[in-house]
Parts: sequence; structure tokens; C-alpha cells
Amino acid sequence: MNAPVMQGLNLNAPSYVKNPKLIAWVADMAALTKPAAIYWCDGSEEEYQRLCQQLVEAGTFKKLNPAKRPNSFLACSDPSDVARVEDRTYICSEKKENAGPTNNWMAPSDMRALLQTGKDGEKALFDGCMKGRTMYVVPFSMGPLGSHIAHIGIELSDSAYVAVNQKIMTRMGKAVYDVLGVDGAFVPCVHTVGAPLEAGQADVKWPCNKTKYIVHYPETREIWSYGSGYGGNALLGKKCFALRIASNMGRDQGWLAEHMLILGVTNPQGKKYHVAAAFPSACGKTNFSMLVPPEAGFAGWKVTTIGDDIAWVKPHADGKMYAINPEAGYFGVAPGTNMHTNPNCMRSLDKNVIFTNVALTDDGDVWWEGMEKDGGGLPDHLIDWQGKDWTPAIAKETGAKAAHPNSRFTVTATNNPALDPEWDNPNGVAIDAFIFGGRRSTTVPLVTEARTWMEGVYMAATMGSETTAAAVGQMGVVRRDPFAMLPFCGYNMSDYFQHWLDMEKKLEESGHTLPKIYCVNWFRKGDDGKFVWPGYGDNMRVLKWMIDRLEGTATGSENGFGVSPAYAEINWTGLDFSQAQFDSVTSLDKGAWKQEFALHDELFTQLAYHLPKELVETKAKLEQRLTA
Ligand code: SAT
Ligand code: MN
Repeated sequence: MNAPVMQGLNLNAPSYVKNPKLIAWVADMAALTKPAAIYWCDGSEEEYQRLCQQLVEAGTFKKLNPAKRPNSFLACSDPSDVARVEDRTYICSEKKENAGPTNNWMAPSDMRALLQTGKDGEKALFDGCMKGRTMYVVPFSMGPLGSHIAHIGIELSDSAYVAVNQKIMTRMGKAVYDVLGVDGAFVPCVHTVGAPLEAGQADVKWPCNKTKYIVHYPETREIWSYGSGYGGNALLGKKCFALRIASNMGRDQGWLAEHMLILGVTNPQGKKYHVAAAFPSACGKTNFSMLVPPEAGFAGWKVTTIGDDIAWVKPHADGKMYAINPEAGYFGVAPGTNMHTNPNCMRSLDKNVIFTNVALTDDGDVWWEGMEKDGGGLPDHLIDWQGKDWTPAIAKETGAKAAHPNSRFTVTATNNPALDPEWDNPNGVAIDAFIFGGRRSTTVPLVTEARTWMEGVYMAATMGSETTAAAVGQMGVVRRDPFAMLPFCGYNMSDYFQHWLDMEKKLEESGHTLPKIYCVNWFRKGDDGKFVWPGYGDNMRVLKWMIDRLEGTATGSENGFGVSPAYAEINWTGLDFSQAQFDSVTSLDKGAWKQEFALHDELFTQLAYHLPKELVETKAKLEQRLTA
């Protein structure tokens, strides 16, 4: 062990950590945050068990009944710390215009004064923020270790909950240091729950702070997160690194970091395709990525998961675009998940799971809304996610949810029975199509193929979606969510559009085949307010039509917006879905589209700085076709 002693604190760096820059940074951060101890995670199974046990003793974790849910735990957060905090999330680029109008911005010098250095006698937020706690040094690789598409991060966190979740969500551990070597690059990520413990002060089971800052410095590729212990605010490899920082890397280096699942679909002849699909948080990406094709009519078809949330896509010398899933686990929404909506996911959750904010059953298992559809009905009694008694009668009277609507499971990808054999391939998988989808009760049809890359980018750029519980704020209002990246694009959104447009030229010039682009909407509602399209496994019918298009066996018909399937082109075997129902999910209503284009105008006005003029020209053409 090399053990520089600083301010009475032993840095304790293991001998296998050979990167002087990393060691110096950890020393600096320890001097700033003043933890009681530093612990270097090695990523071993033994360590995972030990930290989980520690979390049980601290009251953060409850161990679930091993007969029902082996090696699994439930964490219930502070009721104020249950989702990403978009209004507290900052992109601190040197110039405000480089963060763009869709991101919160503060000058890096001002932010550093606030977080690190202090100003005018005010103490910096990170100064002493880890007092009384252990600083965990968490080394992780986003992407298969050593893959040319992967990148390394080191997270310093005073939360053991973060350390164990990172073990599941990333390739975390000792081996990362071999890849890093003496002079390798890493993205430094500092996280604190912002709840220092004074001597003798008892801890709470979910420490956090009312004040929250989720901060990114794109130029120096740094992440600083203060005050939250939850999901995307605290597991910094995910949205902070793999999307906000990586989107900046992608722009500079000519690749794409996207909020996309990746799946493989194999036809009965054994030919396999790969698609990457973008949907906003809590709109069914995990379900789609684990889809089970309908039994009737789809014998021999197989869908396999490469990733459920994030894709890094890089052009390759063989003329194709290759995608990897930078993550190694799933942090998925629990409510609504059941044997009908996602059987593969339910099977993934049999063992070795961390649940956050779901309900506890009387026999020490977990429960969430939607599970009643698996035959058991509603349980007579539960402890809800806030620790209160829950019964069907209470729920009826007060509307109380047993599980928080954004409650989550953390589980390793290898638990997934539908895991694609190539999911860990360092070279990634070749992408044949991109899909973009929002949650729209009206207007946007079930499926449309873009005629051109340009029109595909337009569809993605103007995507809208009704908001969900994944972010703090009002639910169910339509907001524009370009590329499902609104909360995750780490630079000016219009420059991001330009990057997508530039990809076409760059790829064509270098002899690449461009993936096709599709726009989907599973969420159209009828006059009765109910979803018309059955969704889930039946989405296979739409996926198959896309494959037919790729293979050139479906003609489709032009609908002004792009190319859409004729009723007869969809395989309806086993599903009773009439032409009239089909018309109601595919119809284009001129009046609704007039209003829709007015909203596109609003978006374009907001994004006027650097907005590619081709998008405005495309809008004029589409508007002419759709509303004339
Ligand atoms: O909280 S996370 O960002 O990890 C999940 C999500 O909102 O998609
Ligand atoms: Mn997501």
C-alpha cells in the first residue's frame, strides 16, 4: 500500500492503483470533503455482501425474505428524494449559449465558488460535506472493459447505496485500474448526499439535503452532485456521464450518445437485426427491450436485449454504425411491471435485486401496483414505500400508492433471460434502424418510416411526450422532448440537431449505410380515454413491419408524414384488432397537426440560436403535406 497521510486521514490507496492523477485527485477531494475514512471499492462479491449488510445495519436496506427473493434488499428513500431533479441540474459550459436554452446554466467560476471554493465568506457546499462518513472510491467502466467504444469513470461518493448500485449498473471494480493504467483518462465524478455527521450525531436511514445540485462541466468533463441519494442524481455513470458528458464527447469525436434501448430481433430464418430506440423516461424502454413476441403468428421470432436505457453508437470501418450498452444493469420502473407487460423482467427480478421505494409484503417480499394482475389480486396488507400501513381499503379511500410511481429495481443484465449473447461484445452490434417514440394520446400515428434521414431527424427533433413520474414536476402534460434527450443533452440542443444532420454527410462520404429512422407512438387513446393499441408484446407486430421494410417485402403507403403500413401489411394473427381501430391509431388529423406544427414553431423559436435551417425548411414541406 502507498499511503500518503493527509490531514490525519490515511488515503489508503491500494497498490494496484497506479494512476498518479487519480491518486492526487482523490487526495484533493478528501481534503475538500473531509470524510472520516476512504474506502477503495474492488468490486468483489464479498465486498458487495459486506456493504449490503452494512446498509441493513444502518436501516437503509431491509433484507427481503430469502425464501421468496434471495439475496435481495429494499431501500425506502426520504419522501423528498424520489426522482431526478431537472430544475437543479446544470450544464456549466464556459459560454451560456453552449449549454443552450434547454439546460440550466451557471458560469463555471460561479459554480465552483458555490461548490468548491466558497465566496464572500460563504462556505462551499462540498467543504466538509462528507464529515463523519466514508468516502467510497468507485472505479467503473461504461461499456465492456477495454472496448474501444467504452470510457472510464471514477465516482467518489459518501453513499454505500451508490457503491452497491454502481456494482450492478456498471462494470465496477479493480479490473478498471488495469485499463486505466498509469496515465489513462477517466471522468471524475464527485457525489455527496450533503449530510455531514457531527461527532456523536446519529445517522438517518436515507441521508440527503433539501439543497440539490447536479452539475456538469462539459469542457473539463467533470460531474459534481450534491444533496440527493437517488437514481439519476447519484449513480453518476448513468445520465450524468453516459448521456450529458458523453454527448459532448460524441459531438467532439464524431459519435452518438443516446437515450436509447438496443435490441436484437431474429426472424425464423435466423437472420438478425438490431434496432436502437429512444423513448423518454418511464415510457416503456425496458419493456420494449425485453419484448416477448406473441405466441400466435410469431413462431421462431426472437427478441433479445442488448441495453434498456442508453446507447453509444460509433461508425465503424466496415461501413456500419455499431452500438454498445454502456451500462451493465437495469434501473427500471417497477409499477406496471408484471407477467403480462414484461415477463422477462419479472423473471430477472427473482433474485439478487435492490428495490427502491416499492412496498413490503407481510411475508417479507416486495409488491407494486400492477402485480395484482398476475393472479394474486390485491394483498390484504402491506407496508407502503413510506413505511405506513397499506390496505386495499386505505388505498380506495385515500388513493395512496403502495409503491412510489417512480419506484425502481436495480438488477444485473445477466439476470435477464432474454439477454443478447452479444450484449457484452466490445465491438458492439450493427444498428439497422433507429426508433423514436413519445407518449402521445393524440396526433402521432402508431408507426411511420421517415422518407429521408433529414425527415427522420425532424421527427426526432420535434418529438413530444406527456410527462411521467421519473422527474419531479407535474405529470401528464405534453412537453417537447427532442430525441428523448431534453433532460440529458449536455450541450446546446440545436448544435445536437446539427450533429445528427452532419452524421448523414460524414457517413455517406465514408461509405457507410445509414440506419432507417422510424417514429412510433404506442399511446394513442380513444374517445373513451383508453389506450387503443395493446402495446407490450404486440409491439412485435410493428417491429416485424419495420423488418419487412428493411428486407423490402412491405411497400407501405405514403401518408404525408412518411411511410406507414397498410392494415394488411401487419401480421394480426392472434389479435383482434379491427381496421377501424387501426385507423384510429394511424389517422392523421389535419386540425390536430395544425396545432402540432404551431408547437413545433414554439420549439424552433426557443431553439433559434444555431437551429439548422434545414429543419425549418423541412417543417414547411411537411406542414404543406399534412395540413393543406
Ligand atoms: O433516475 S434515472 O435517471 O436513473 C432513471 C430515469 O429517469 O430514466
Ligand atoms: Mn432513461
